[in-house]
Amino acid sequence: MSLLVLNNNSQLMEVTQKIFNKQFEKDSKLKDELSERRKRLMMQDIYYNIDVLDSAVKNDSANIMNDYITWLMGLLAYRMKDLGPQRVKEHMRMHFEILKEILIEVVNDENYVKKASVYIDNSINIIDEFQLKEMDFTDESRYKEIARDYINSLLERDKRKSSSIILDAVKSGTSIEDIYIEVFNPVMREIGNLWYKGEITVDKEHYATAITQGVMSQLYSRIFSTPRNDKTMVALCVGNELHEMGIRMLCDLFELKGWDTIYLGAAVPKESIMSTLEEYNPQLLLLSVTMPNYLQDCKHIIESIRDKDENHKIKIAVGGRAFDSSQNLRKEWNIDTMASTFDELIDWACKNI
Ligand code: B12
Repeated sequence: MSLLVLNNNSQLMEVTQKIFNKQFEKDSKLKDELSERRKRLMMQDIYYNIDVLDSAVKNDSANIMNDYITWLMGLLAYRMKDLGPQRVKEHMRMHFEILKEILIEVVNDENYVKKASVYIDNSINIIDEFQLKEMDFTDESRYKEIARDYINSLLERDKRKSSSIILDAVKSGTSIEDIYIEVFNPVMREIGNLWYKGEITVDKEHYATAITQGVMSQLYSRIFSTPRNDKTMVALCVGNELHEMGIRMLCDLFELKGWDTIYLGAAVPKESIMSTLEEYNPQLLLLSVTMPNYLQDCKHIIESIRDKDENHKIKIAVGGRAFDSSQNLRKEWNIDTMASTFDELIDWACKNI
């Protein structure tokens, strides 16, 4: 987690509490509108808003904040329908005005405050203009029928059916690559959309992830049977990033291409990353970030690796949802590539490793 230009986590908590209290002082209707649960969520959101703003400022990316606010407004519009869209906008506008006042008061780095203020003003514009766009299941997949059957089986909590839909598709000739990219990927995105709209609870999201990972394991005998190419890759998520399914999928697809992959999963501490790299000496390291507030952790890890790896023996690739809004980092970070799809990454790896 990043710590703003504040010195430590307790200071960040203090600022969060200050903003929370001030909003209740200024807006007398709030205490009757928000249940205890919503108050707790509001505290978490304030903390998270500061954290994402901090990441946007440090990574010099207005897009990080703009994308986040658009996402947050949609979430609140779905989750606080009872208050109505205008009232949600009032809450959020006031929240960002208070955040700006307090940042000016507590942060003594002039450049930081200047940039953060611009990003906050952008956020207020987005809030004022926001209109909810309804989302439908994206039917982009070439395998939409399998994708639909699969998501329905997940939502019905029928794990046997989930497994047989995929295993049958593979038996009848659908490639594992297509299953991963054209079925699992859009289905997991849709699971995320359903959670976002409040149509499923987080336990269903966890369940869909667990079942999908179980089905992926059932494909291992095929995945591991391709000839090896003597290339090694390590893949992981940094910070407190829990979204590890994307890199797990990439590891499996690289295994299919003959690579030996060492998949370390979510939230790997820096010391473990360094010792793994020393032990396995991989040609390629994949770092995945989904939540923008972990971008700084990723940057620091890259810097530590480059400090030790003077001859640039390890190639570093970064990717994941957080980079969609921070393409500028492609030039600014000491990385070898930034990719958003498996095809892009494997093409690059074939040419460069
Ligand atoms: C499953 C899931 C979870 C699971 C993760 C479990 C796991 N074992 O991975 C759990 C329940 C833990 C979780 C938690 C949270 N999640 Co969540 N989650 C998802 C969900 C539904 C699917 C993620 C996924 O697996 N997608 C499929 C994979 C294949 O896609 P991918 O990760 O993007 O990876 C692809 C590319 O990005 C790329 N790629 C990825 N990494 C790399 C690395 C390199 C080097 C390269 C080249 C490419 C690359 O290749 C992959 C294949 O194409 C998404 C919805 C979505 N739109 O993705 C939400 C989503 C990402 N989550 C979200 C949120 C908000 C959260 C939580 C804050 C709240 C919550 N829902 O509980 C917490 C935060 C936890 C944390 N600290 O990280 C939001 C993020 C919004 C935002 N502002 O960015 C999303 C988008 C849901 C939504 N629609 O609002 N989540």
